[in-house]
Amino acid sequence: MSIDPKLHFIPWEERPAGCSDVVWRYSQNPIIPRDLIPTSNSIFNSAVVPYNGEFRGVFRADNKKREMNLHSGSSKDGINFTLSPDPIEWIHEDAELAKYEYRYDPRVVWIEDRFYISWCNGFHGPTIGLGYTYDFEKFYFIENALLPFNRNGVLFPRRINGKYVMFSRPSDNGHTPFGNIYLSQSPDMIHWGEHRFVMGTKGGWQSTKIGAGPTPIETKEGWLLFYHGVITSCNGFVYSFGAALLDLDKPWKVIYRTAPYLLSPQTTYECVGDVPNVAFPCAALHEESSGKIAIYYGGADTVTALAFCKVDEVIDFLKKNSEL
Ligand code: BMA
Repeated sequence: MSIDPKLHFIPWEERPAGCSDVVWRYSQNPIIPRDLIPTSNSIFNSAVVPYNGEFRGVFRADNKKREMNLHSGSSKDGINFTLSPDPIEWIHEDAELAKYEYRYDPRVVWIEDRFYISWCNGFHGPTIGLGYTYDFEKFYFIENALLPFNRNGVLFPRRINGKYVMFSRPSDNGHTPFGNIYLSQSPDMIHWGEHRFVMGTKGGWQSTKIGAGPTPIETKEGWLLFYHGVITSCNGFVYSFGAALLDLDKPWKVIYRTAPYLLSPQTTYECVGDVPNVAFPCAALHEESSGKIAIYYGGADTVTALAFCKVDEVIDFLKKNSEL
């Protein structure tokens, strides 16, 4: 079967009556419980894409040994998922490179002729692993894109000025207490350079560290990026998310950026779990004809949840609430 990566429909629920938030939650959250497969301790921070009129994805599933790994999954409606019980086995000629240390926080994007996957890959510390698949059955490992320590590698959905572009967030080897968003460019998905600074921490919810979330969405006014931001409270890190609009040709130039967050951990499944107070987006589906967006995010490092918004309302909010 040839691949059709177009979105045929979007999982969707209207904004609840009386709600004025720009981003609202799905009423049946969480969509993926922590124990969807028998071996899983938690399933969260995962990526979903359209595929042949259905949905496929790469899911972070930590097992009951608390090893972090990636599983392939599928859904007819983008809400009810089936996950492969075994982790993805990466095909690579160099066994040393494909060796498992840990794998987490995947993003998936269609570029040109295949789905690319980026994730945080254990390689003498965390760095950005890159791979691809055509069918979500066979997965090919490309390379570690950058040196350790780095996380939150997120590819753009097309080349810009002839080059592949990827966000990342240089870090340390632990629960990094700092972090800004950079981007790097590549002619071939292997050699990455021409690094640019995109944006750094700001006050409040985004004061400790920030990192790119889902694949950026191309709009007439710029690239719409949802990103997570962290504040350090008396009780530890709190992960919320906001949005930024970036220049189409020079995506390291920030046009607008939300001063208030769009969604912060407030429901039980965001506030209670293995890591309390985390809302961590890794995927966003965008229906161009209607402007609808469905955001997949991890709740409390335990479950996967869904939220909705509309592209014009997010951009309007950005214009009215931006602080650079
Ligand atoms: C980050 C990553 C995410 C996680 C978050 C909160 O450093 O490890 O996977 O959701 O911390 O624990």
